[in-house]
Amino acid sequence: GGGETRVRVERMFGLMDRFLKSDPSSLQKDILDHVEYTVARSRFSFDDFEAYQALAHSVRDRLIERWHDTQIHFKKKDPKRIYFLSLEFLMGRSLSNSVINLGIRDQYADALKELGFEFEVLAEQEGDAALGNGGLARLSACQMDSLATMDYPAWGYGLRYQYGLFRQVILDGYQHEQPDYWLNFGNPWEIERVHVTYPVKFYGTVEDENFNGGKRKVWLPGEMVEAVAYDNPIPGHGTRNTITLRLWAAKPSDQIDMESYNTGDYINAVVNRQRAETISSVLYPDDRSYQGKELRLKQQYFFVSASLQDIIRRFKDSHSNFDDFPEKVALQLNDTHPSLAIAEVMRVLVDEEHLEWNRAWGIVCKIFSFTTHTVLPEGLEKVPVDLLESLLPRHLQIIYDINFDYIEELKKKIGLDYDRLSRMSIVEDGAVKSIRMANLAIVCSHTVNGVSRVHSELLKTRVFKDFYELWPHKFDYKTNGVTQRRWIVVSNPSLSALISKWLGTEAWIRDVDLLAGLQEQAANVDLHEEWRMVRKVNKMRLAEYIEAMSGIKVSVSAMFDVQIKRIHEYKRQLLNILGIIHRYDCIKVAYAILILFQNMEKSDRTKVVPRVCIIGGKAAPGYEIAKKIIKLCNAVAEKINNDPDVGDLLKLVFIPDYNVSVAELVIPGADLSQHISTAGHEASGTGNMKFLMNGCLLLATEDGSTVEIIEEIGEDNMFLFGAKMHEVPALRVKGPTLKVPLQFASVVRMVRDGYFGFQDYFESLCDKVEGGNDFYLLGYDFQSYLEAQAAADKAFVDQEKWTRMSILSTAGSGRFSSDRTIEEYAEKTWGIEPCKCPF
Ligand code: H53
Repeated sequence: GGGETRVRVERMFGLMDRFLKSDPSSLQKDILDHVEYTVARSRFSFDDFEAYQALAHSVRDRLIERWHDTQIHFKKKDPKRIYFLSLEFLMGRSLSNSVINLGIRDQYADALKELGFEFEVLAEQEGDAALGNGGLARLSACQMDSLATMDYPAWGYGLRYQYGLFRQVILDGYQHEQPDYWLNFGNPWEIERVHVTYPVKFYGTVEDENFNGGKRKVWLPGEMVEAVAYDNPIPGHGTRNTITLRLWAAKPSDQIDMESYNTGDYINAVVNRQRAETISSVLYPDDRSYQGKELRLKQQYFFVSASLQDIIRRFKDSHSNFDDFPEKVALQLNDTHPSLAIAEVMRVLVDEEHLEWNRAWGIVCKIFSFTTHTVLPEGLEKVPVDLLESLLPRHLQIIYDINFDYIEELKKKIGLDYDRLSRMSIVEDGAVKSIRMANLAIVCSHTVNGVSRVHSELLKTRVFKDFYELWPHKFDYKTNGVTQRRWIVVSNPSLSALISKWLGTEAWIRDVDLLAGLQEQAANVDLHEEWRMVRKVNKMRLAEYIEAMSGIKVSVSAMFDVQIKRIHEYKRQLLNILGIIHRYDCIKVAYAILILFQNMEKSDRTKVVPRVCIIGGKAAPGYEIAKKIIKLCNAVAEKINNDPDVGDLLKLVFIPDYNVSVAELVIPGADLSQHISTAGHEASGTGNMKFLMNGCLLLATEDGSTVEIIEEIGEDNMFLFGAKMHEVPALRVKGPTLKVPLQFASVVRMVRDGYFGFQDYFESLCDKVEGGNDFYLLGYDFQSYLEAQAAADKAFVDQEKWTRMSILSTAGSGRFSSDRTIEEYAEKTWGIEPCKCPF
């Protein structure tokens, strides 16, 4: 009876300390217990990696407590929830981030010290979780941190790939890809939920069935796999709230196909079942290029179907009327990748919950919001109809039905303008009939967000012009942001301490606008001295890494000039490399003059500002030109770094296998960073924000979010160059007749003539920027690029000026926190409110 239960509950409470304690000896005991019982090593003999594992498990225990409390609290309050659907999350490492957000980093560091370990050393043992490609995926990770910190009732949903983004290995200067089997050594940051599973169906046929005197559609699937949930707790900073990133793994279905077993081929039946796991096995490594691959479509539907079953199950736990669904659920589509969710919600509501079509459609129109991350129309996903028809026959019908109703409505509004109707249709008739996923997402979402102001302008005036004219109210933008917790507090602890000291508070960690308080101190000589000290220590750390990794010794008094991001023609790493070749050439000429005249004065050599140029990034495995850019970088580096005439005046380093944890090391040590995309091509960019926060000056074009950075810190505090966005289309038309500076022709000549070797291999690369083919306007922008570089050199010589600009960069970075982005989404797009877990 009730009495018995009470006794049992009291007994259970009596047995557990209310919460795990975080004083040094409790932490030590917990870590050692995990060494012994979880890692199963003797506490008298374990190495750094095992110590890291034990440490991670003790942190995980503390995360789980808060996570349970948060989930119970959400359940009790039943607020409207935001579900963030994304095929990619680039989380990087979790240890430091977790203990900092939990507020127990120093306790852990002290506890470990007494045991003879250093926290930083153990933190280095952790591998990166790289379940994403680039900016889009890291943005999702930053936004999860903000959602947790700001107490929003949020869930992230994605795929648990067994192989994350490939590891980049450089051999003879060429990129090679190796699989990233990241789960090899276990993953303490996830919790496997063997009982949270859903069946996901594919293929088969659709039949008509009699129902209530009418007909209805029934999908008879041909294949079924199981989705198993893996929960990754995401702790907020300075709050108990800890939210869930739920990633799905594919497993063979529980329902056994008796037929194949009965035929006696037991071994083959088991082997075939195992194939189900391939669905979540590997992340597609192409940043933004879409190919109609069946496996990719399967991944998309697999994660969408499992997530929606989970979301609908949670809704039904406490609601019975689907008309209330929009009051409780907001679904965010991160790019078009999850947009099958639209058809899936319709299918579930109509086919399974038996809602009438129009009623279901009314619900769908209220729950979805869509964010697009590209400006290139060719970057938009198109799914071949044949493919969809075989994999998801019922979904194709639903998309056709949605399109039919929508086109009928459209005709009433715009008349029979067939060109426009066909442009706006969800279905594209062409050589390959296909579904335009972006059109589907726009038609069915209540809001379409861009990722920066200029991006949104381009969407409205070019890419989605037709839609904007029809539904201006749907279009908005939320400029991207990054989390200062990871990008300052975790990755740059000395700068973090310095900022807190000078602001007299740590409150900026949750309220980043407070950084503006540094502006008043931008001329303070004491701050200058401490600021330079911190920057120097970070540069030393980076220099050590460079030497360990490449054997190249670099001087920390040189300017560290960095460009790290995915390799892409529009991002113009080639412009950077050609600029470096030009610099090299100038140094050589100055050296020749010095030798010739034996006169230091006449040579410009003393005026050269020493530079360490650092480039890093991965090329999509099938992207030939991007791979050639990497090879060119390494070939040029080989030449320059071994040229005794150059010495410390110029070094070029290609950092292999760029990822989140490498970024955490490189960004704090950079003096100058480059964001030099052809204007009108970078939807936002988020690397620029990370550098800005860390007091690194930007050399940039007026593209994406840089335009908004200029508004915050002023153009005097950065080095801008290049054609403006509105000039680019006309410049392209002029193409072949454009005048290209002599210096440009001469550096390209050097590459063509084999000055850096590999003449034949680089030919096609040179062809891409000469002879009227220079689509990304490298030649046109070269002169102003060199001028911006010269201005950076000049400013660097004046260290006082440089330091002031650096402080003002950090001080002006507040607007680029993902906290601000998320608050805008919450208020304007999702209509959700914080739901803070007490105590
Ligand atoms: O998304 C970032 C932007 C960036 C944009 C990037 C992106 C991807 O990483 C992948 C595909 C895609 O279409 C766009 O290139 O400008 O900052 C986050 O919004």
